[in-house]
Amino acid sequence: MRMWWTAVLALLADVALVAAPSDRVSCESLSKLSLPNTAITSAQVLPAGQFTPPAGRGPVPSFKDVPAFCRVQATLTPSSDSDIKIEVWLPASGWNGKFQAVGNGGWAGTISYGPLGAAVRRGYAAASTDTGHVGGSASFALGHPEKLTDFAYRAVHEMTIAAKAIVTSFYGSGPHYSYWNGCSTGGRQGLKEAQRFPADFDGIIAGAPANYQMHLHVWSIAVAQAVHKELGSYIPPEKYPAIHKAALDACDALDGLTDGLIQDPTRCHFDPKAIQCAGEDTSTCLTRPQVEAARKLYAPVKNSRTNAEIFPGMEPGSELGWAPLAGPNANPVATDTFTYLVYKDPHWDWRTMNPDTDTALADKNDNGLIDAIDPNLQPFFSHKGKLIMYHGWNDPLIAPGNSVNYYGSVAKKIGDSSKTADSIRLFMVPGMAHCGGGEGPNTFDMVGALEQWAEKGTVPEQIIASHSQNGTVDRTRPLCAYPQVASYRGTGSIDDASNFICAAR
Ligand SMILES: [Ca+2]
Repeated sequence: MRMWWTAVLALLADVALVAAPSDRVSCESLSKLSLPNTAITSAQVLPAGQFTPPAGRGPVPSFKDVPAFCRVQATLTPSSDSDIKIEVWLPASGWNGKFQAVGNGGWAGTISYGPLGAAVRRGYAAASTDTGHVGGSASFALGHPEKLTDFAYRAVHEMTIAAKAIVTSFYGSGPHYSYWNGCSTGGRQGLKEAQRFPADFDGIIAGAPANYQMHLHVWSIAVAQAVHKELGSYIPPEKYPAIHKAALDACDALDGLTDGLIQDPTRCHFDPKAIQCAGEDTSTCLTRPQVEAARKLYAPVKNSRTNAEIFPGMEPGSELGWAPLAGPNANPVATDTFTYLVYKDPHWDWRTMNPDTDTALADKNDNGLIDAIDPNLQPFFSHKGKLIMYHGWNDPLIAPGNSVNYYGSVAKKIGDSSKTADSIRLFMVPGMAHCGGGEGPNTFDMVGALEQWAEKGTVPEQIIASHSQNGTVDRTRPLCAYPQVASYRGTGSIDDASNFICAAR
């Protein structure tokens, strides 16, 4: 109760933004709300713990501890071919006065129910969209350019406009802070918002962004081509642990601490030739063609004529997660870009991709529609917008160097990192895979860090991350604002964050 009153008093301090309770409307009456290009199809209160997500892709998170909320479902039609589903979840009580939009993964095509529940648990009014199509393939885009625009950026922007209007109607006042929270495609969506609609959000969390999607997918397919170059070049996944161990043997100690993590993989120059089979081919060594394939995976993909980098490579440490890109087939999320967007040919064969010519073709075809690489974030920063980026150094789906590159491009565009330090921070996460998982501390509260930054002016210099095994935390470690890295003080447990400082590498 006391916490509730504290929250109310905090809201009252924000004078004009607080509306009288009489301005509120019931949840059900939101179905009669009239908004441009918007049909509200359902508005109903769900009691605490009663939400059940529709059967679909992926694991189903638990909603048992999600408090009661008003669930609004709507269809947005900014174009005649649009069919954008959105959901807006409004806490029935204890609203924190803020709005959080959550992002998608891959080709989207589904509402992000888990992140919606997480946002409502924290008191946020929250929104998610399927981006205008159903299902995780890009086949929707064939013959539907307007739907592709919806996926690229329009669904998220229109959802944000509609959701803020719905929030305002329900509570009698609009959100006093609005945040974006997404990873992978969600990271791309967040950067697109910062670049294209700088007034939509006060703060954006962009994890492992797929923001250079054309180049990312050239690289993804190049990884598959490297391991399928010849019969003997394929690396069976049962060999990944041996490569991983060899990479750690070569580089774990480089950061001064043998802890199973490579703090800064860019300093690691591991050559998989170190475990080339001397005799018989076993699961703990690589044949000569496999050594060549592994070398290609660690290297950036380049234009063979100009030597220009198209996309960075895998980092040493990522080996355990190579299967999705280096498996028996190229990753369908990547090949869909060429099959349905670039060549518009369902029979396109990924083995025919030529990085030199197909990168140029993909760039020309996209023309900045999906790609979100504009380094000019000045309009967003001028709105006092705060951007937190993060990326796992062991990410095997989106090479982490891409985030370093984008972060660097923003600093270069705006001047130098001293001019961007109050607006953008990048956290590289040692040992973390794609958006989570991995052997490193991979659980952290980016939303909390963003709240402190946007609302209190506390710049996130470090964010504490934890790693758990079987539900028990076995290590904590600070994540440091790039280019700093966590440095051991020299005494105390290496599994306790308090024994580390953030320091220049
Ligand atoms: Ca280490």
